[in-house]
This record gives sequence, C-alpha cells and structure tokens, in this order.
Amino acid sequence: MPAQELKLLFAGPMGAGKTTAIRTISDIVPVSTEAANIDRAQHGKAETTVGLDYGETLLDGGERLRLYGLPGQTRFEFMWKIVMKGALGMILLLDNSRDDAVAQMEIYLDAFEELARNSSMVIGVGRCSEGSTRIHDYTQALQTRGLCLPVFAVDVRKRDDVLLLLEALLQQIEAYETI
Ligand SMILES: Nc1nc2c(ncn2[C@@H]2O[C@H](COP(=O)(O)OP(=O)(O)OP(=O)(O)O)[C@@H](O)[C@H]2O)c(=O)[nH]1
Ligand SMILES: [Mg+2]
Repeated sequence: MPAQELKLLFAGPMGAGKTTAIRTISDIVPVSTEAANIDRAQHGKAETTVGLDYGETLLDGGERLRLYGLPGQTRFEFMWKIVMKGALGMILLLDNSRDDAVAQMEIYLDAFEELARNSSMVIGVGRCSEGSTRIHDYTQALQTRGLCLPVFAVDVRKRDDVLLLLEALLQQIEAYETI
C-alpha cells in the first residue's frame, strides 16, 4: 500500500479514548484541539476534542500511519464526513462503563456503514472491568447486522493495546483487498 494512503480514523463516543489512543501511539507531538468541556451531561471530563486529533506512527514494517481522531460530541458530527475523506479504515472505541455502549456502537455502525461493510473497521472496548456489558454483547449485535468485525478489550493508555488495534485493522483491510 502506498504511504499516502495509510490514513486511519479513531471514532467513538465522548470519553471513549480517541485522543488518549493517538497520544499513546504517536511518534510526533500530536495535534490536538482540546477545549473546556461545557457538555458535562454527555461526559464529566474536563476537556473534549472540538476539531480533530492528529498523530503519526511508524510500524516495524516501515509503514507510516496517519492517525486522525474524530470529535465524540454529537454537536461536532459535521466534522466526521470532513475528516473521514480518504480514510482506509477506522478504529471504533467504546466505553464499557456506559449503559448505552452497544447502542453507541450501533450509531457509529450506521454513520460509517461502508467502512463496516468493507471490513475496514475494528472495535476496541475500554473499561471492560466496569459495566455489565460483555464482549459477547457487542459481537452478538454485530452478527445481528450481518457484520463480522473483531472486538478487543483494550486500555488505550497502553501502547501495546493501541498497536494491537492498528495491526488488526491493517490485516482486515489487506484481507478484504485480496478477496
Ligand atoms: N480507567 C480507565 N480509563 C481509561 C481507559 N481508557 C481511557 N481512559 C481514560 O478516559 C479518558 C478518555 O478521554 P479522551 O481520550 O479525551 O476521550 P475522547 O474519546 O478523545 O473524547 P472526546 O474527544 O471528548 O470525544 C482519559 O482520561 C483516559 O485516560 C480505560 O480502559 N480505563
Ligand atoms: Mg478527544
């Protein structure tokens, strides 16, 4: 794959860890657009992304990945279509401590249906020790939609977990291209 095509996205609801994941893995000082969170009803954290995140990482195989994080707040949904242009695939991050984690996944599967149908998506579920939703619940909801996407329990504060997601996504994309 030519280097310029390796644009990947991190998406998911507010607080799922998109900005954290890019900060964890980026080889360059990441670009971030954090601002005070005035939407404490959606999430209680102090800051939120109001534009996008950007980072880069070089894989052992020499591929440079360009990583874009989408804002999770619904009022910035208009950014999704802008940032996703030319993206090869998506890591969808979810927060298992939320009661509506599966419903949140469904929202993103609808919004990015083409990437999901093309197997250009992997799902990373954070805070798996919190909340009652099990990994099986996510895979079941995917199966109901006729989708077969990998679901991983992750902590995006850990470099190896973010690498696992990126490598799984690249494998998925390559496998789909050779079908
Ligand atoms: N305890 C715990 N904390 C986590 C885990 N994953 C992420 N976090 C924390 O959750 C917070 C996630 O915040 P962000 O990375 O800003 O989330 P975001 O998805 O970019 O959110 P928006 O930009 O507002 O949509 C950070 O404080 C992380 O340190 C996890 O698995 N366990
Ligand atoms: Mg963010």
